[in-house]
Amino acid sequence: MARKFFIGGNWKCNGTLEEVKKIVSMLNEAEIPSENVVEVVVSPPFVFLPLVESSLRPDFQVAAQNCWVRKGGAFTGEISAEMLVNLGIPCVILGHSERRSLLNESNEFVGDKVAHALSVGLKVIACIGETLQQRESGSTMAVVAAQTKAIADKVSNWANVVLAYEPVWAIGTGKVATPGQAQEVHLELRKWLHDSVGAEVAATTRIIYGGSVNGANCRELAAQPDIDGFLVGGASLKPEFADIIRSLT
Ligand code: G2H
Repeated sequence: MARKFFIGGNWKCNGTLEEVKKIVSMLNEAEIPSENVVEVVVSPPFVFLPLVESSLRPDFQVAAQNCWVRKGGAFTGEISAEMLVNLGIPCVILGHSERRSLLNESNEFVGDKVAHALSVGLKVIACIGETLQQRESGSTMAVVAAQTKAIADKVSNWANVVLAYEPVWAIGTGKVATPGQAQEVHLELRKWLHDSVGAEVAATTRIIYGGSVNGANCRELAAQPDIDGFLVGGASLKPEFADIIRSLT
């Protein structure tokens, strides 16, 4: 079964009300291929989710950038997966490296979060990726396999999971992985899924690339056979996001 190209826009902790309205207008006016060809999901900060969800074109979806690991309760400052569902938010990004490193989210914690979010009906963009030091020491595959295993240990149905390979050294640095570097890891990840989870999951799970994707580098990356889309940070706040959405055309 063909894997539909998936483009996520991760707005991170950016934007004022005025800027968010402008980005939504830009997206609403963008000419893009049919939703049969590409699935587009944008992820604003929590406070803007209802506004974006209600004003964004219907062929694009909205994702949160995080959620709590279990049902809500006395967890000050957290947002539960159930609340996202209640607001009609269909998707959530989990395990982003900025949260893994700045907030010490462990592989196991991310695995638990993914499992809980899926259990309440959310789709999950699960992020994995190695640091520069890990790449240089030759442990890229061991690192991303361990991160993926922590998810696989808790999840039996992968239908609503998109795996985002985001090498930490390429995030927000302008230093994009070469198409060859990205393809190599994506292919290895697919083999890992094949051997550790199953042939069908390996064949159908979208593995998207993130890390300094922009309008200039997206086409060459998109042409790689195991790159099924992108998670875009900085460039998702700019008009070039529409070019990235069109990267397959
Ligand atoms: C990686 C990516 C989006 P950027 O974090 O998740 O950000 O495109 O700015 O490197």
